[in-house]
Amino acid sequence: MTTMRTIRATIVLLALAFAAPLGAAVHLVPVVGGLASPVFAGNAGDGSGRLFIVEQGGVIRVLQSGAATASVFLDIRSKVIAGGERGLLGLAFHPQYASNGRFFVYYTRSGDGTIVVAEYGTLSDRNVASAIETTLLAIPHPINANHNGGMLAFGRDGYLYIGVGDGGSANDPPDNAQNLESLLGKILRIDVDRTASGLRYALPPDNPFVNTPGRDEIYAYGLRNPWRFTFDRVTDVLWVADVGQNAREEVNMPVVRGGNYGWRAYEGSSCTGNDPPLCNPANYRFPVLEYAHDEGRCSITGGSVYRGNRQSLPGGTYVFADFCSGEIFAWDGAAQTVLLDTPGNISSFGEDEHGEIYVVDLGGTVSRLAAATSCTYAIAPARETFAMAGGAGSIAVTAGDSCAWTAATGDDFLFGLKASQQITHRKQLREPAETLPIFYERARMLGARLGPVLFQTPPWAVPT
Ligand SMILES: [Ca+2]
Ligand SMILES: [Ca+2]
Repeated sequence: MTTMRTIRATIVLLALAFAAPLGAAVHLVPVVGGLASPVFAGNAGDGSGRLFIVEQGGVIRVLQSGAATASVFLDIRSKVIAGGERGLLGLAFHPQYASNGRFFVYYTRSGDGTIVVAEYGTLSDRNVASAIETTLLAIPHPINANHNGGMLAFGRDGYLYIGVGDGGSANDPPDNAQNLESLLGKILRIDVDRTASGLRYALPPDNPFVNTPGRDEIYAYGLRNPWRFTFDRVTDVLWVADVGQNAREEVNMPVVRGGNYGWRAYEGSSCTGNDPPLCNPANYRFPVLEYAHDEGRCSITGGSVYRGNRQSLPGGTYVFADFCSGEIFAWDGAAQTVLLDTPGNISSFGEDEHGEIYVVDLGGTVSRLAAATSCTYAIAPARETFAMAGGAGSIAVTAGDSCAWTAATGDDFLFGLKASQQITHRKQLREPAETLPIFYERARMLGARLGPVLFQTPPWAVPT
């Protein structure tokens, strides 16, 4: 009969600790992975509970509530030039989408890099879009690949708001953002339910430059690259995050009709070297919050104002991120705090129909931002025996959705890995219990005692 030994071991299961030095305790609940460079997530507002995800290369995917994978809703890869800051960048559903099936996309066009805002429809199978495109706006953007903007959203006024970058390069050489005859470096606002002569849309009569010099589409100006903006679904206030040059990342709120947000005279609240004589603060609106390029931060990703009912965050909290550092921040009206420090490149945020906030990682994952909850774990088998010569087995770890754990070895056995190493795992939605291989090496068992191994939930240890 084989001699058995007790393996004296200590395995620790710990909730994966994200730095949350100041803010509320939150974590990310993965919703779907395996995406190709996702840059946006949003909902159709049609009560279907679906989440729509934009992939930069030119595909929109639809994720049914509770599903593990997202199917193709629209594929316009042949129309899109993608990479860097280009691609299929934005998506907005018409406020009456449930009845009319209309939605709008923002992309950089293959061939010439022109910014296109186009309309599509939905087939009777509501999970498939029509391939017929109607171009509403085509904004030439021929010289530089960067600063395309990319955000679309409807305001409560029923108009479509469009965030357009300054045309690229650095320091806006043509001064597009301050030029009211250019659509670059602006927030535009158009009426997609009517048409004006020669246009596929109409101009809201109270746009600030209607009947005065300046393009009638302009709503606000002086922006560098308003990559992401959001409307607070309770107050309808418009929050615009503007990506900075080399120094300051900023959030502007409220963004108002006719407002001048400073670029290229100002970067954040700093007078740039571009046009020093124009640095008269009385002529501009300044950010409600800004931050500098330190600690690896370099590019803001604007987010959402939390208005969900799952108490993921205090109501009214504005959530945003830095693309380079991976940090997710919160602004409560008075202070910026770091909610989470993630290893990802956060390209966007999005909301579901209920106002829960989703985090889009360019690496391929969309996750829901959730309040951290206490996790429970179960480990099976509770007892196991192994041969003196060593052996192999497995342990199944069951944890609540989104609960993370870390398994670490002690000196005298191996847990599918070398001693002193550890593995960390976060359970995803719909994932069954995780089964870990375990291997015992004879050399590691010398000095251990006879008897069964006892596994316990954390702290996971073998009693002597
Ligand atoms: Ca005008
Ligand atoms: Ca500004």
